[in-house]
Amino acid sequence: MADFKHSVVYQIYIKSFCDSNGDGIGDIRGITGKLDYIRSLGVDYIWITPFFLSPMCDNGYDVADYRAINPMFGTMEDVEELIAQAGERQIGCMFDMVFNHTSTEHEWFRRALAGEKKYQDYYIFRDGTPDVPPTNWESKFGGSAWEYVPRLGKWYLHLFDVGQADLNWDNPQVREELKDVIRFWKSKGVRGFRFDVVNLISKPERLENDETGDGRKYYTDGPHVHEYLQELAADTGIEDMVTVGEMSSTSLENCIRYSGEKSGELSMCFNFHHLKVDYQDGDKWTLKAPDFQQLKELFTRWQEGMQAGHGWNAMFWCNHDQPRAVSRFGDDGRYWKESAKMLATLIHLMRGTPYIFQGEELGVTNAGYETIEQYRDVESLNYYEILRNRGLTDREALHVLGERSRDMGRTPMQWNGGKHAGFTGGTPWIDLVSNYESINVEAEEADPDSILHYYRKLVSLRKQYPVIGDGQIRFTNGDVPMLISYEREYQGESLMVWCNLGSEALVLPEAVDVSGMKRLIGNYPDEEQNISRLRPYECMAYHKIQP
Ligand code: TEU
Ligand code: CA
Repeated sequence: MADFKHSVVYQIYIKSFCDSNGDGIGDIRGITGKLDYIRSLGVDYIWITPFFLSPMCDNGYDVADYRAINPMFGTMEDVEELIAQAGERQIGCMFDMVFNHTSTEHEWFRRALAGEKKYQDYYIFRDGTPDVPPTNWESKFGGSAWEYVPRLGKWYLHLFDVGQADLNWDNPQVREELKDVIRFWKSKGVRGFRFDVVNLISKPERLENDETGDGRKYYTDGPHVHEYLQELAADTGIEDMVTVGEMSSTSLENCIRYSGEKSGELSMCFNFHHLKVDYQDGDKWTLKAPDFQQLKELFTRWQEGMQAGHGWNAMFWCNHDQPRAVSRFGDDGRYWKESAKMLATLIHLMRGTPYIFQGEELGVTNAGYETIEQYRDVESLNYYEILRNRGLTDREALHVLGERSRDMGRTPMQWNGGKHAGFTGGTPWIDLVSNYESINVEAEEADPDSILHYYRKLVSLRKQYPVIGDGQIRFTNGDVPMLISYEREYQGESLMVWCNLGSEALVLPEAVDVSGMKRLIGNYPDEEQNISRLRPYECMAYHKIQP
């Protein structure tokens, strides 16, 4: 297995990272041109979101050909050059494999539509009449999860957009096709993979109505999912690579089985439970302030549980599907810098592999869009309509999108304070965040106290102190409401971490004498011998080697 415990991954949302040819869309050469910046962060891998041939109804998560490059992003030569240039800088490339579904423009699906039985078995088709879908399951993007094809007299399943047809993993031919895709990219020198919604691939044999929900209980961590992942890993040799599965609505028990050195499935898992603490009764589209008590309980349960079961988590706050963490869990006004650094510290020093999403290392905030015309994401546009139909005014619906839209994480990377933040010489495909004049790479390079330099320091600590990658974790916060604190231990080394999640100062359960310890990092300047209280959003970490 690759050394994923001492690694940090940087996530690139290609469409918004860097545009090399002025068409307003980020591309492969744009990434290659920024490899020195990425190297300067100290990260080991880059995960690049899909750039394969696609009609782009879900920004590339609707793949029409797993082996062809979308001309919008570049060519195969560009990709090979990127892999080579990254390799020279000790950066491994992780590609994004969207294997739960294909685009309906994929050749397999087109042949299925043309009536070829063989390819109909690649997908989940059910006979029926146009008025009654096979089940009442809902698409994750709103509406029914089934689409009727009149010509065939059949429905097909799409857990996401109607342009994303779910594959039938029970068909061994489908599994062989997908293994071949892995082998293809592996032979090009790719060093890892991220598997999109991979815990949804195994559907039950008999599909039935869900009387209590949207259908997810039937296909989440489905009947054969572990078997299929083991087979995929064993037959493609990805056990030696860094692999991460994106797990939708999963459970701790399943993540223990999916991940870790001996799982035979994946290196690690993303789960989203901690990113639902501001959902009202599970509904992302009804606003609620984050429940920090629940957040603490979730971190404690997952950290301790994964440790006990020898599983391994990917640690993250941000990705291309999430609003910006500093706006969501921190304070993007008065305590912008402090809260961004605290949030980073909290997850980088826990047990797991940290992921940094482009712009997070700068403290990029939510976009503050004011009109629906500024939005691009299919999910946001669908939900704008749904919210209006629920009776919200235009202003109210826009307010919800401003907090919850996936586009909040998809704004162009802020390279400098110049035109379009240096992202493109043309017109960006999506509007920038207006604060790019002050929040950008160039400005933060120049400020020794910047969020950017703080992230570099955090990443470098993992390389210097084995306890960060290998240590056992134990929480020490007791029941102080806004405090998360923990201790890590490894072969006589110990690390103590304190984080104040809120804007009020707080008092620790008991004062800690740190005079014999080394201060590794913190987001306020001074150092004390006795730690007894934390200032707003304060965080710090101390290290000790036992005599
Ligand atoms: O996302 C899966 C997914 O269901 C969530 O991340 C969801 O988008 C989020 O909870 C917001 O409601 C993955 C990809 O990351 C995403 O970009 C794709 O749209 C989706 O799969 C379909 O491929
Ligand atoms: Ca471009």
